[in-house]
Amino acid sequence: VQQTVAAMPHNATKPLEHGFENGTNPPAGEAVEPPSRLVGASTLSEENDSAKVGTAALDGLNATTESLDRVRVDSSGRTLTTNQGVAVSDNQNSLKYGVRGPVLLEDFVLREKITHFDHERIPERIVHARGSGAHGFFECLRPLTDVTMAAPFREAGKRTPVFVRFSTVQGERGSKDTARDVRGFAVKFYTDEGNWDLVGNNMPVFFIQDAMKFPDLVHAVKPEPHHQMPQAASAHDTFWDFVSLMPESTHMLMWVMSDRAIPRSFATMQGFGVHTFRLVNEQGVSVFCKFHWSPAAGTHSLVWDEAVKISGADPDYHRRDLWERIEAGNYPEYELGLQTFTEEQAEQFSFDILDATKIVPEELVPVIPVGRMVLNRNPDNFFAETEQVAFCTAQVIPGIDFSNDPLLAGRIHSYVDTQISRLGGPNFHEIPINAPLVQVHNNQRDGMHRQAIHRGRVNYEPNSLAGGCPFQAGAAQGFVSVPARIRAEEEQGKVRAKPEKFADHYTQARLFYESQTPVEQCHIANAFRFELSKVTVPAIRERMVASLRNASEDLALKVGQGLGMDPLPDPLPPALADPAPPEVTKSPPLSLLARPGDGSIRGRKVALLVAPGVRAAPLLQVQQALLEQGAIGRLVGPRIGPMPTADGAAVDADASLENEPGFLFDALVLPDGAEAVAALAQDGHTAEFVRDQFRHCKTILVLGAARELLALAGLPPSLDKAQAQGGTGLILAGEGEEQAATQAFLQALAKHRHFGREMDPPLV
Ligand code: HDD
Repeated sequence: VQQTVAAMPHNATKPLEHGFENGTNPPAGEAVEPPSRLVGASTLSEENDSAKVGTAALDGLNATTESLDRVRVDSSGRTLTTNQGVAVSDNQNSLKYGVRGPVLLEDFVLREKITHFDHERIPERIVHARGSGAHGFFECLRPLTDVTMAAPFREAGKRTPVFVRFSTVQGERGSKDTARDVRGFAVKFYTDEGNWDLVGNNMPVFFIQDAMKFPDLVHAVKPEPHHQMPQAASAHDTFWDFVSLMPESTHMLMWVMSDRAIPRSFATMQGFGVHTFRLVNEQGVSVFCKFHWSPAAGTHSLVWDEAVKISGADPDYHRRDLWERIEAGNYPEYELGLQTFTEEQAEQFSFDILDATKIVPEELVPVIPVGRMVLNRNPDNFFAETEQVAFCTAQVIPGIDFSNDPLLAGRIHSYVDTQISRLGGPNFHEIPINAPLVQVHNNQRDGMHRQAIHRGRVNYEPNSLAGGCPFQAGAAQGFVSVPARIRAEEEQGKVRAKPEKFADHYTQARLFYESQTPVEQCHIANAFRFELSKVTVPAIRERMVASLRNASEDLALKVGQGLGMDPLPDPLPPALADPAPPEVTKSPPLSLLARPGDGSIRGRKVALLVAPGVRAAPLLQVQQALLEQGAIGRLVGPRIGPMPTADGAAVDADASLENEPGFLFDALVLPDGAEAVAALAQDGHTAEFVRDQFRHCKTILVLGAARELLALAGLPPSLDKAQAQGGTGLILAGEGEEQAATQAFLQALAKHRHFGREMDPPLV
């Protein structure tokens, strides 16, 4: 292997980039399935052998990863060198004049190492600092050439490589994953007509209508400037002060107070482009478009008490979940759906499609599936890929264009601008994770960290010395903006103002709340109660409840009661006294529970408790049944390691009650075996484990003698067998009933939660 590598030029693909060889572009964005031996293979280089200069890339997984091979570094079997390639003889000791003498200034090895270390960090993102990324591909379901010429949508089956970064918004880079927050859902498509970034969120609306307010919003929600608290939380005075004075945020607040703000996994949340965009076909005809990602695994969320506890035990909960799903071959998958409508249709809507605080209800314009995205490869290096990836809303390709949404306009400026300081200059597009697959040719030159070595003396256009190259593509091949016109009746000259329909701040907030199931409505009210109870200034709480009365009296009453307000404050005077009647007053798809997905249990984590003397056989059968369906059953004991069993089967606990508490699992299996049950009863963690599983409405399978543990945990004694099997997600199995009970358990697990047993305040 070493010989082959040594014989290769450092960068074998360099001539291609300069148009040598056939002068062709790199291969069009195509991806192939990884050979089965590589599915789920670790990206750790130690575990793979590869002839490439690079960490074992999964061969041919997708074109993005292939194009990065030239910069991957794998040091296995290599000598340690300085950055100049000089071999280092001793990496332990500085160069000194005698063993007890002074360190010498000439020690360039030491100085280079320390200097590089001193500059290892780059500024974190001003928002969305905390994130996790993955590679994958987008596959087109059918040609969309009637509405768009965009490269990814040209033919059925066409695959375009993507890199996706999920994020929270408020917290810093090292903050917890399970904060109540919006999640970023940013997708970079490496298309064969250049890069297209769809920089969305897991909620289809936003807090504000105009980019002018973005710095205020972010200042208000970030930790307060005097004491830098709270981290990764919106439950504080400045946030609620701002949003209670900005009624346009009410609709978004409904989403953020719903369980959508605490997803179970990146693989179980939706994504949205938020703004209205345009699609443009070859004839130059354009339609408006909204982008929707829907997870194949269904939309599932945490409950608040669980999210809070997880943030202590595993702040990397979502990052770990994404990583493990991909390593295990349980690839997160999302369907892309489009809502398309014409300008004429849009004019008839009761709301303005340029207002990012409004959705287009699916009942008004259906969401049509057009493709799927599969995330099938973890990054090799977090910094090089996930941290350095730079998404920019300005990056569109022929076939995709903008609407006049004033929030989008500000974003088109902001993203490129922020990368220049975050990534240290204007050449961040050359960082491998950001570089397009297609060739880049222009007369932009120099700047910090320039990678390309431009040849020749021509860096201007027009020129004759280079035959006019690079030449402009012209309207037939190049990007042409849609010649959108302002209608004569809207012609007002320069103004700082908003269209009238923007002033309807409450109709869609009401629509969202009314479209939720009673359980979800209850969670929304509880979230408002929790957040506002953290606010210290009573006037802010009152203003917020006064505003909520305009959206829903029911919600305002619940929240007000929860905050001890009697009577409720008078409703805030709305900006628009008489808004247009909405087309839709209830939209069931807005409920999380309306999207069970494929009903599978892939990627779920189940705890199977064990202790010395456990009846292992039935437990291991449940573990096997879980594995067959793509779920992970982990043996959790009072301590880790092997332990004796009642039936002689081998059991080796790989997690302990202490290091993996109950709320980290989607479901629980309590074991049979009198001795094991007695041992578990001795450990106070067991009762907590069971209580959390019960409180968080998770599926619990109780085998034989373990029934005792329910009483120990303080679960109500009335939960007898008949009741238990009637849909509460608690399944009790005597000896001999285990097989049927396992089936019932798997079915109940697919339901995710059993909210029938939820109480406020909680019973246990
Ligand atoms: Fe933003 C990052 C999504 C409004 C300015 N934004 C950022 C990221 C996501 C979003 C997912 C992280 C990208 C990544 O993973 O690197 N932002 C949104 C959505 C918005 C939105 C869906 C409303 C519809 N953003 C918005 C406005 C502005 C910005 C109105 C400024 C005018 N956003 C930024 C930024 C960030 C950013 C400051 C910080 C880091 C970065 O861009 O790369 O430029």
